[in-house]
Amino acid sequence: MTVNKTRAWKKLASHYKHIKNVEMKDMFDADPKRAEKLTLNLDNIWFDYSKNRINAHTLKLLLRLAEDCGVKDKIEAMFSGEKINFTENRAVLHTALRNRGNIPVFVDGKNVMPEINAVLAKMKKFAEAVRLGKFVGHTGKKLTTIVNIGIGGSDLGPVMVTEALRKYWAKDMECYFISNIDGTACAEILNKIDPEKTLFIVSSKTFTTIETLTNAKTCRKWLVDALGEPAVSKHFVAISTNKKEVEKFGINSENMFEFWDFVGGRYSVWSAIGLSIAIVAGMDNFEKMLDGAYAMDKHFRETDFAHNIPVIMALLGIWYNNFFGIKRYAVVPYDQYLQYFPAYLQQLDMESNGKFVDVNGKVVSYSTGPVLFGGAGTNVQHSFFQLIHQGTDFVPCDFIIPAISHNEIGEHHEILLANVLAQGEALMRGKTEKEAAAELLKAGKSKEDVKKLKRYKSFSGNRPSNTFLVKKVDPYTLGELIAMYEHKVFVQGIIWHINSYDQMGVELGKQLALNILPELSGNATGICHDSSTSQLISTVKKLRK
Ligand code: G6Q
Repeated sequence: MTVNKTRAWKKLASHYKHIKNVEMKDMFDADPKRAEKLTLNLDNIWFDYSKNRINAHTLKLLLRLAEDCGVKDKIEAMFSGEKINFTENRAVLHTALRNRGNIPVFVDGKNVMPEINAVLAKMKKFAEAVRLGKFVGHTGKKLTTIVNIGIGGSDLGPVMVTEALRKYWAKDMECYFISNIDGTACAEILNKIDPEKTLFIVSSKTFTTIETLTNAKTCRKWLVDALGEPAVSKHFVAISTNKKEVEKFGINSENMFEFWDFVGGRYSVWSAIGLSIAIVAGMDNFEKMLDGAYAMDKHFRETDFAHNIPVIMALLGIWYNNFFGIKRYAVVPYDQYLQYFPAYLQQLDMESNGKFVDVNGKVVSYSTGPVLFGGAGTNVQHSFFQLIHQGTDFVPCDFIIPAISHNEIGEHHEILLANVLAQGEALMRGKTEKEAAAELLKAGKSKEDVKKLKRYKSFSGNRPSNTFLVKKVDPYTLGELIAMYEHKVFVQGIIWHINSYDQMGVELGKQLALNILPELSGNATGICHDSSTSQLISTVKKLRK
C-alpha cells in the first residue's frame, strides 16, 4: 500500500483541515508549558520544535505514520548491514564508520569493523606524521599546505567540516579544495601555493570522475614540472574504493586510503575522505566528531519515536511537505564557521530524497524531497529573509545557534543571538495591521501615511521554525549535528518509500557531458541533438576559434 493510502496519512489529511487555521501564538498563549513540552535534549543540543503548526494530536498521528511505515525495522536493517540500497545492491553503513562501540557489523557474512579500524589507524599514523613533520615533501620540507581534490560527496564534507573546525587547525597549516572542472578553480589555488610544501589528496570513490581526474592530472603536472617525477610519491595520496584506477593514475597503493561500496559519497565524510580534516584539525578532533555521530546513532536507534530528535524532525518535514504543500526548507546556522553547512545539507537531502520512483518501481503520487537552501545568519537576514517573512507561502526554517562563540569579542555574540531569537519569534507571532499602524503613529507618521503603509508593514506570522540550541560547535557536537540530519533524511525516505541511497540523476550528468565533449574538442559530428543544443555547440565552437 502506498503511504498516502494508509490510515495515518488519511487521518493527517483530515486533521490538517482543522489545524491549518490555528495560530501558533494562540497555542503558546493557551499552554505556558508548550516550549518545555516540545523540546528534546541530547548532550549539548536542545531541539526546540514548539514553533511548529502542530498540537498533541498532530504529533500522535505523525508518530503513528512513522510506525505504520515500518521505520523501526528499517532503522535496524540499515544499522545491521542489510542491502537497503537495493538499486545498487549495497549495504548502507556510514554508521559503521563511527561505530565506536566496535560491535561487529556484517556485510555478506564478513565483519567490516576490522577493515574500518585499520583504515582509521592508517589515517591517524599518516595525519600525525604530516603534522609532526615526519612525513615530509620530496625536498625535505614540512608539508603545511593540504589540497583536497574531489567533487560532490568527496568534497562537500571535508570543505564544510574543515571550515566548521577552523579554530582547531594546526597553526602552521593551510587547506584548500579543488572541485570544479573550471580551470579557474585549479589556477587560483596553484598560483598561491608552494609545491615543496604541498600535499595533494585525490579523493574519489570511483576514481573515474572526470572533474577530479582532470584536476588531479593538472596538479600532478604542475608538481612534476616543479620537482620532477620522483616527487609524486611524497606529494600525492589517494582516497578511493578503486585501487586499480589509483595505481593507473600513478599513485602507489601504500599512499592509498581505502573505503568501501557500502559508504555513499555524500555519507563519506566519516571515512578516509575526511583525511584533510584529520591532518589540519588533528585526528583526535576527527575522532571526537566520530564519537558525536555515534552518540546520535545510539539516540536514533534506541530512543522511542516521541523523544527521537531525527524522527521528529523528519515527521515535521513530512507534515509541511505533504499536507501543507510546502516544498522548500531553509537551514540557517548562526555561526560563521558553519557557513558551508547548508550547502552540505543541500546535497545530503536533495541527492538522497529527490526521487520520483518508489521502492516498488512505481511513480509516486505525492511529493518527496523539498528544495533545501540556506546560509549563515545574520547575513541571510539581509538577503532571502524578506521572502521568509512576507512571501506568499511560508518556508520552514531550522535555526542552529551556539550559545558560546569560538570568538567572543565585545558584544558580537549577544547581538547575533538577539537576532536569531528575534527571527524565530517574529516569524511565529507576525505583526497585525493594527500593530503596524500603532508603530507608524508612534514614529510620527501622518494618518494618511499610516493608512497607506500599514498593510506593507504587517506580517502574517504563523511561520514555523525549529531551533537547535547548542552549547558550542565543537567537533563532538558537529558530529552529532551531521548525523542528526543524515537520519532525518533517512526517515523521510522510508516514509516516502524511496531509495535514499542511489543518485542516478548525478550519474546522468556524468554521462551526458561525455557525449558532447568530443564534438567540442574534436571533429566528431553527426550526433543528433535538439536544435537549441546544436546551435549552442556551434556558437561555442565559433567563439572559441
Ligand atoms: C554522492 C554522489 C556524488 C559523488 C561525486 C563524486 O553521494 O555520489 O556527489 O560523491 O559524484 O564521485 P567520486 O567520489 O566517485 O569521484
